[in-house]
Amino acid sequence: MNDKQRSILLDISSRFSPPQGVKLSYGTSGFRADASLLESTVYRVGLLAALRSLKTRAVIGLMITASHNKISDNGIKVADPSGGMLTQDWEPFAESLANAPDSYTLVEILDDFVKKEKIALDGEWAAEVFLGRDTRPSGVSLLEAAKQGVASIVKANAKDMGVLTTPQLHWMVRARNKGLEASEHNYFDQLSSSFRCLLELIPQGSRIVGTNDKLIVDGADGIGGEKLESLKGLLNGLCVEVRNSGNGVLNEGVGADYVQKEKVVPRGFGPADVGIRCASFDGDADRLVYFLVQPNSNKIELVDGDKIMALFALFLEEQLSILNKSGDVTVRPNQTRLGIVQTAYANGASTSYLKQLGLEVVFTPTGVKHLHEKAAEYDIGIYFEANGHGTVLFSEAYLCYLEDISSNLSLTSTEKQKVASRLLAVSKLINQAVGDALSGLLLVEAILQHLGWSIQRWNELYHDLPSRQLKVKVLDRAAVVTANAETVVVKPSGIQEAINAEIAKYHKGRCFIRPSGTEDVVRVYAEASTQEAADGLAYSVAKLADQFLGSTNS
Ligand code: 16G
Ligand code: MG
Repeated sequence: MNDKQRSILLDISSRFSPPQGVKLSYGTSGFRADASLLESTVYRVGLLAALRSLKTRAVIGLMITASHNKISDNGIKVADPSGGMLTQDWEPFAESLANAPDSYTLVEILDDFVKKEKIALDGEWAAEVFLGRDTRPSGVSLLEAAKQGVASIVKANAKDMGVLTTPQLHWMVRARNKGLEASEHNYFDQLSSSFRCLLELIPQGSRIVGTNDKLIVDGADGIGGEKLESLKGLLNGLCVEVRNSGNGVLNEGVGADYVQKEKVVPRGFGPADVGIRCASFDGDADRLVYFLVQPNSNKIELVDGDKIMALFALFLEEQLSILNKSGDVTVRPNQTRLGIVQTAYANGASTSYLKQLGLEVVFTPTGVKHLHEKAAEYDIGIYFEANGHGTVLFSEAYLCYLEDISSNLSLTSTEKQKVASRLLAVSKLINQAVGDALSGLLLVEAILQHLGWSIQRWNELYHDLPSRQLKVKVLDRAAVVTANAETVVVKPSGIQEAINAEIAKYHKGRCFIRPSGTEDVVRVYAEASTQEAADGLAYSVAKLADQFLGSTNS
């Protein structure tokens, strides 16, 4: 770093002092905190994004959002050139930047990192960073801080992409780095045309009258509802009513996280909606769940991320079985590698269902960055968390294979061509950068129409095992170290044996604990054959966590 660069950095960074006595961690998906604490963090992540762009010679994304958290919180996360999450190798750098106590230390850390990573600060390449924010009012000033961060690195340009869903920003980064147009118009155009294509390819006679009626979407009073309102004008073949599209308080009694955790109707829904297909987004529209309002109560029947995954898996498996049928000459000697990626939170009944379809099911720790990486190892990889984060990834090689089939009249049957065209449309409809509630919703809707299914029929695919989630406040959640995709605790010693002894008391009992990546708690998840048993197991394991880790209440 030369003197001019150093002095620009010292000057601008001194205007963004870090909060006192707060240790910031990059967490499961970026920095998150009360918005009033975040200006310096966002500024510093702006610096990091500019360096990442210089290093990769590609566009990087910065998204300002705290997703499903309350409106007074905010957060920031980085999208890498592929449109996926920031490479995990850079997370420690992000944390040391965010926690640097003053501008001098900050510049030292930055200088060391630039040398270590051999980043040319005054090379030919001008860094480019796309910025997006959700609807939180605090996003306006935080976006300015991010711009200042990017501008502090000489030859770095920040481009404000506007108020967006998180997946839109990721999609834009990916599109731009592939040399494609990356505006919202292009994104909506891709979604609506691939949706139309899937509907046109529905076999004759498959649509059952009565299944295609109204869908009601809870937009969590966030950005997703707003975007769906604009997108729906481009969609034929889908009757959708959007509620909670921004007039109420973001995430308060609404949204995918609320619906999934509380299992009650979100604000604005009620008895008049019984029997109607309903869906819910979270505040930044990267989570999607469906639900049905129950008669005579405020309870809902939840159709969660696991069930969305089951629907996608069933549909894709059916398509692949046609494609892989012997007889015709196909270009690919081996069967398609279809992989299913879940976390320990997936309901055991969903895992059994997927295995019974003959599918390969693998597990990773919680968090999109882990699931996405694993799913990318397959020709087609489907990943979902029960909470509604997920997507379907197609490898580049597999897409080429599908292009060959769909265009090669002499080699393949019309049926196979149709399947290939359908799969290509799915790959365009479902966001390849990151899980996306808008595109996920359209794929669910297209598949239901293809199969001629109602939400009730879909929900019958399997029945969830009763489960219970609890959180325990402990002295230091980092004392919990897990292994095997978070299913086993290796530290503190002895606790796993004690958990196992509890599990053994219950029929179909399954239970694990893990430190949260977004809150200062340890989470407990338990499953058993009855609700009473799942509750009992969860509470006894929570007590163990308390004993082994020390409660903050004592
Ligand atoms: C974040 C993650 C989500 C994960 C959740 C777990 C992303 C984009 N989001 O919301 O995947 O399920 O954290 O939260 O990765 P926890 O660690 O507090 O249980
Ligand atoms: Mg979210």
